[in-house]
Amino acid sequence: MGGSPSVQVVMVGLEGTGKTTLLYRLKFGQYTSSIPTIGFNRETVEAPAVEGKSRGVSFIIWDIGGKDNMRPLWKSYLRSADGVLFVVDSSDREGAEEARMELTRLVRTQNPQSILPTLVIANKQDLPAAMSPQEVAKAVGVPELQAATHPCRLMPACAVTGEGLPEAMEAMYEMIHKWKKSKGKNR
Ligand code: G3D
Ligand code: MG
Repeated sequence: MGGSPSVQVVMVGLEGTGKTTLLYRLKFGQYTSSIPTIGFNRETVEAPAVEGKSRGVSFIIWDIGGKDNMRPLWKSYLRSADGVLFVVDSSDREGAEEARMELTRLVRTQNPQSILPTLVIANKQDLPAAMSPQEVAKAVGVPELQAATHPCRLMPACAVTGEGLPEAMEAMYEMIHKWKKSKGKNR
């Protein structure tokens, strides 16, 4: 691996928000149609270059099915993870409340000693009905999590075209890096 950094992230969110599309967009650099995820997918992907620059970070991404019966399992995947990607369908206004509940639950169930930085991806920004990133942040409760000092940010993206994904993955990496550093200091 040549000593390049590698981080492990768990990707969750309601069903149909675009997690698997995002995973294979990152993996293959193109749109790949997928079937609904039963169980999980796991892929190692190189972080895409931001403004032509690549840090050479590799991500191990666990894409966990979002059906209700899979949700209790989300927590067990967090144990070995460095960060969480929480994917939201920006065009699904009705689903936003459920997403807010799941995101809050996901953060609350974490042990305070092992809290993970969370990046919310406001996906499907290409759809005309999409909420703005600010609206998505508010709808899923990002300001409340930040107020509770949980490391949480939101980035807009379109998993179909890949727009926003390099910046989102860079943000995830930065959050993980910063979080690890701050934890090291407090030890
Ligand atoms: P999931 O893994 O979170 O359950 P999928 O979601 O990746 O299976 O995607 C569900 C549907 O959303 C797919 O459409 C997929 O093409 C679509 N999708 C994913 N990301 C985007 C996006 O950024 N923009 C738009 N417009 N659609 C997106 P189908 O039709 O195959 O169900
Ligand atoms: Mg899927």
